[in-house]
Amino acid sequence: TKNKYDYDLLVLGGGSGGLACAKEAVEHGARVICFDFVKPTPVGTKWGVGGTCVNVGCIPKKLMHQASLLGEAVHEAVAYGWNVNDQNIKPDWKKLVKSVQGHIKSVNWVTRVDLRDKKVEYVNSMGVFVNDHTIEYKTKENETKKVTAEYIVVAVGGRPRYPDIPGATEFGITSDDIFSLEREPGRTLVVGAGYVGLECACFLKGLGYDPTVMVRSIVLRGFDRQMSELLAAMMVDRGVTFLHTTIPTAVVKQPDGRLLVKYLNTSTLAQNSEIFDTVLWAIGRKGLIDDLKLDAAGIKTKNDKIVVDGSEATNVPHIFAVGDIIYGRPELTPVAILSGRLLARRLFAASNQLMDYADVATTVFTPLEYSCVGMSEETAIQKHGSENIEVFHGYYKPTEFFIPQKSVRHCYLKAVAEITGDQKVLGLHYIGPVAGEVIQGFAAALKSGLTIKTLLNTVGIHPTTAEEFTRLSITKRSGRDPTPAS
Ligand code: FAD
Ligand code: NA7
Repeated sequence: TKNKYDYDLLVLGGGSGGLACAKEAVEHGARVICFDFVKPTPVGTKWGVGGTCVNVGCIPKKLMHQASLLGEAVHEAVAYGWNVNDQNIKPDWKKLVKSVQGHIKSVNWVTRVDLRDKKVEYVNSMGVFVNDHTIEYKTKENETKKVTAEYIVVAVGGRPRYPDIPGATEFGITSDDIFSLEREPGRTLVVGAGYVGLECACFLKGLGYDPTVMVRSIVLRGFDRQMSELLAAMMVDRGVTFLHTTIPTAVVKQPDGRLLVKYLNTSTLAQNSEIFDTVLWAIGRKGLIDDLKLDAAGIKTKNDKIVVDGSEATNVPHIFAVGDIIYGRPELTPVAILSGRLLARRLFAASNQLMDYADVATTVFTPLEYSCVGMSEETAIQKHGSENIEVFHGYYKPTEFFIPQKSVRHCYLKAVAEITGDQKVLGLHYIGPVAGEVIQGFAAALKSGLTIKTLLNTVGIHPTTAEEFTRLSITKRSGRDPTPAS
């Protein structure tokens, strides 16, 4: 049956999940074709192969985060004795965007070379289902072509949503536009308090712009409540403005080009308006199923996502989905990559290893970062009952904060554990410098069955902030003050 179809595997979407799956499949001898196509945003932003992470997600976000941390570091450097002559240090937005985009272009190029070397056929076109083994697409010359495959993997990801209010798409931008914005963002309204909204507000703040975050209900829904509130307090401390229980109602362009945003406080019902230079929607993402004609293949969806089983199979057994397009799974690049790779091994290398979506660590890249793995305190209590949970916690003072007299008020960490036996660790939470680097190793420990006993028997690396996890001695139950003496 090898040549019944044009290809063994057809991948729709050349992002984190799709590329990982396609590249792994060719390693195991499969004939693979991969489609990737990006529709421009309403203001015309478009980008190359590689998907969200490389072009408009993790990578440019991390680079802008770093740029904003460096601004802070310059000021700290003075306290450490550096002579920084120019007291009026300012970033050059255009230069920053140019550097960030330069890096992205080089990654796009490396990706294309890699696909060519690995002999994955890459088509820069939108793939659309004709039936459950056939995809149709338009060539550069606008010819319609069809291609068939034994297996199809849908890895089309998602794109930011726009609210359904006047002026939203005409005048607002999203994370798809901000990292290549040609003009300075200026005074910016960020609507939405998920991690994307908070991260964007924070790097804008660090770069000297003046962000306001509009919060409909709570910040960071889905994350540990205490940590989320602490993170928001840290942002307030650093001068980010929050508008709570507020929703936008209209965006109107002023004669001078600035944007008047009308909004409603849903608890007081007060209506108000304010002028901004930029309005950035960060109200969540929508799965890209609309153009796929999934009905032609009979694939089941839920909301705007695709429903899959534990082997990433859709209701059509030879059609799979990986990455952000899957219903009810974490929307993170390493999740998309590993599930794509494991799927290819099951299809073409006789593997039976399934993707384990449990205990995936994640980081919110705010100036003090927040990273966590495992359960939130609420989830642990809900699953095990509060009488069966012990929470170890503490504030701490990073050594490097003393000389520049940086605020340590929000440097906090906690371990959520079972109360009995060696006290199996259920969740770890940390707010502080380089949170992702701190938590990554602990995530492996947690996946290996880490207990509080082992954690406290681990000798720390001094002086680090990660060592604070090995020194957790105060339980919430004890009521003792978790602030350090010195
Ligand atoms: P994508 O990477 O979105 O790729 C899908 C590709 O398919 C796209 O290029 C799309 O245009 C294309 N496509 C769609 N439909 C079709 C079609 N019919 N035919 C052909 N091609 C099509 N994750 C992290 O782990 N860490 C982070 O720090 C992080 N930061 C983020 C910051 C931001 C601002 C955003 C928006 C996301 C961030 N993410 C982060 C999430 C991460 O980017 C996604 O989880 C990841 O990119 C998902 O990969 P994917 O393969 O599912 O989809
Ligand atoms: P999230 O995490 O879905 O967050 C969206 C935020 O936007 C959240 O604070 C929402 O508030 C808010 N929201 C949603 N709709 C609206 C409208 N219409 N008006 C105002 N505010 C709104 O999205 P992100 O973009 O941060 O992250 C995208 C995904 O990446 C996310 O699913 C993560 O898993 C990974 P709410 O709490 O619903 O009241």
